[in-house]
Amino acid sequence: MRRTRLPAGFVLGAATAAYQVEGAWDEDGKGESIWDRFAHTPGAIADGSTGDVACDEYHRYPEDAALLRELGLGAYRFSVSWPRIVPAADGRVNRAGLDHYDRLVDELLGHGITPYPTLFHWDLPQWVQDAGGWADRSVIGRLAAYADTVVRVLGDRVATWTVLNEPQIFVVLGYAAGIHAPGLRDPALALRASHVVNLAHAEAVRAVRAAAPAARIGSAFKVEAAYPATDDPRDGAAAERHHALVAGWFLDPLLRGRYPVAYVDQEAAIASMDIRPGDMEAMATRFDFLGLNVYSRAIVAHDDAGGPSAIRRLAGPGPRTAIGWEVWPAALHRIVRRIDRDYGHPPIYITENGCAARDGPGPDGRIHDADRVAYLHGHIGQLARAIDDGCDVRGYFAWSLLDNFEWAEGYGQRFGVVWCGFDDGGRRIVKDSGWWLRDLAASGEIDYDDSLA
Ligand code: IFM
Repeated sequence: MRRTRLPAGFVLGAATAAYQVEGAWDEDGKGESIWDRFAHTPGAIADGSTGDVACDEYHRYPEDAALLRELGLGAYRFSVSWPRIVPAADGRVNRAGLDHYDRLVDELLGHGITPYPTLFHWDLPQWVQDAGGWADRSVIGRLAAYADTVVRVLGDRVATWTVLNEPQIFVVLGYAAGIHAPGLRDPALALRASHVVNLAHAEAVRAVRAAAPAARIGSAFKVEAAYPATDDPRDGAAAERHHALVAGWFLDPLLRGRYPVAYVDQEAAIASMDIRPGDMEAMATRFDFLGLNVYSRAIVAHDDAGGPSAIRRLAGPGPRTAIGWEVWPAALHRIVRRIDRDYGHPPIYITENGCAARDGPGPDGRIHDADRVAYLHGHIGQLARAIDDGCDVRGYFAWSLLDNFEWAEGYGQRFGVVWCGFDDGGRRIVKDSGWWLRDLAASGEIDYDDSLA
């Protein structure tokens, strides 16, 4: 084991997203989002719940800002709800929605906590979906206009903007797998939507840069290190296709001017995407940082029956979190090294990392989430290892500050370092993992195993 110190200025924070924590789903002029519509559809959410109330952060944000300070966390990554700001198809701006984020940002700053807003974390306005959602090019200008509105209001106090959260997830789970809003099961549509998302992403980055030229702009990408199942070169190639599907598809067109090879018949895939003259040029983007959302890894084998990418995922030997994801901390080190290498040594933030557990208060009223403490220790340790290897990592955000609405899983999967009593008036209790983060923030020191692969 090696003991090391996180770099001076390293940002240690926690993250949430609007639909998962805010509640107040129809208050103060907010419009309906695709997640309101989806969660209100019987059978869509595992426990039949909705985000109507969630953690009630819309009203309790002063308490949550105070909690962040108590935990010694210097930054809060939250998201802005697009349908709160632009509730209807007429494009009118809802001042009451903006006022909420105005107050939230001021509250955070008052506690010495740096705001890290994300502009889009999956709660697309229903009116945008009704016009075709991410599969229709009208979303490009709409996202840019919304981004411009928010950045012009908060930009005097916000220095760092995250534009999109995990485009791969909202496209694949929402348009192909049907398990996230808007619940579509149309892989061909998802492929076309992925291209529109990339165009909209680039345009939104331009809008944010125009509205706040001095700001640092990035996005949060889902990434997971892909481990070939065997030494067979075909498994190695399958692992590369998996990485291309998850990460490269949403990074490479913006940063390298091309789509990576993610399909066995790549030409057929590209031909179905409605790529028009000028699109590849329009997608060229400059990010000031890359946000990486890291939870687990993928073990991948070649499989001719494995769909258009011919891949099959295998279960690994590591322990599993409550949601079933393998715990493999070295995967974080591996993926950070890879992104550092492939994209020219960019500044990196881990914009999400954490684990689900079914924890709750014990007889002493406290929450002894030893598994989560071990998870955070292992992963932040491997991040420190990547920093010691020379990667330019600027910060880490634990997912999540609070137990919250875990999308299709509802409230059954608790990711928070702070417990939220959904049947107990929304009471917050800091878990052992929250106190462990406080100690890390105070010492700045962590150890890691540099023999892990
Ligand atoms: O809760 C989600 C978050 O909204 C996006 N990234 C993964 C988390 C855990 O599933």
